Amino acid sequence: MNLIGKLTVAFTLSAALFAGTAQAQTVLRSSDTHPDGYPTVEAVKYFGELVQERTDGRYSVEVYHSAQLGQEADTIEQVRSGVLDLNRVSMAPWNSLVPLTMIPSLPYLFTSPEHARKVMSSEIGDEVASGFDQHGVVVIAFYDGGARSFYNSKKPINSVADLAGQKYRVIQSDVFVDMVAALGATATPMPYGEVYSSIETGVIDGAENNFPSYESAKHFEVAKHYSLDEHTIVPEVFVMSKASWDRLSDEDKEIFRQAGKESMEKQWELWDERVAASRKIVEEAGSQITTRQN
Ligand code: GTR
Repeated sequence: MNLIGKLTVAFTLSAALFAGTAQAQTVLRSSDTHPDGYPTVEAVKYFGELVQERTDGRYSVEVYHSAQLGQEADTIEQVRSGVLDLNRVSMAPWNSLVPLTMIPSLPYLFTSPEHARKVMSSEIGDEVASGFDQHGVVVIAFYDGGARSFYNSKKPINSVADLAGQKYRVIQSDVFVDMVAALGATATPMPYGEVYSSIETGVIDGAENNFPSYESAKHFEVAKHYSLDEHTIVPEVFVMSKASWDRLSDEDKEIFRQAGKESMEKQWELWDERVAASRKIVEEAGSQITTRQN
């Protein structure tokens, strides 16, 4: 190869290397307890697509669904310490750390999921979000967590009196423990991933959750009495580790914020569809749904 040829090869190689550096992609890892296809998982994937497109591929998001990175309490620690970049969890496991989150977790506070959406996407939501700042994370979006209701393996619940003496799994939050105790049942806080086997083996009588969780975690297979009491509507929260956030330029922060907002709207759409689909699945599988009119 003559000198010109050698120079051309060298130039092409360094151009390729330079291009490689310029396009270096940071893959942000995100956790979710729910399986692939669940509205929160899909909303975070959508967020990732927007971010990737708008940062010209400099950032992308990989969602580790189905609790691959651990149960919620553990992933909260991971994202706070910066080991994990992003995390989508319920607001309830934050209750002891971020006292402001106790308010939207209270029973019968929101009158409908639409009410919760309106409040959480207003300045009130911004105020709740600010409560996370000193705990190592930045709130990217609040998602709809739907209305939670009690279900069990033993009998239909038609009134508060029917809960007496029963044992229910709750999220690891004092708000939930106190609520269940006030209703006359016993609360057993435990990770979501242990609920199915605990109902199956009779360690607990039941749990409480929205239709999509009751269906996707297959709890309906072991607890067919679902009482549509809709006692609480706890928002979901999608956070970013402060360590990862601080590495973003101001312009990228704005891209992330905007993508968070759009992913929230996407989640609302997906949520409505999934609530209806999940209800249909559990009803067809034989779940007995007690409505408030009964
Ligand atoms: C679901 C929520 C999860 C998890 C779960 C639970 O509704 O989406 O993030 O908190 O409830 O009860 O543990």
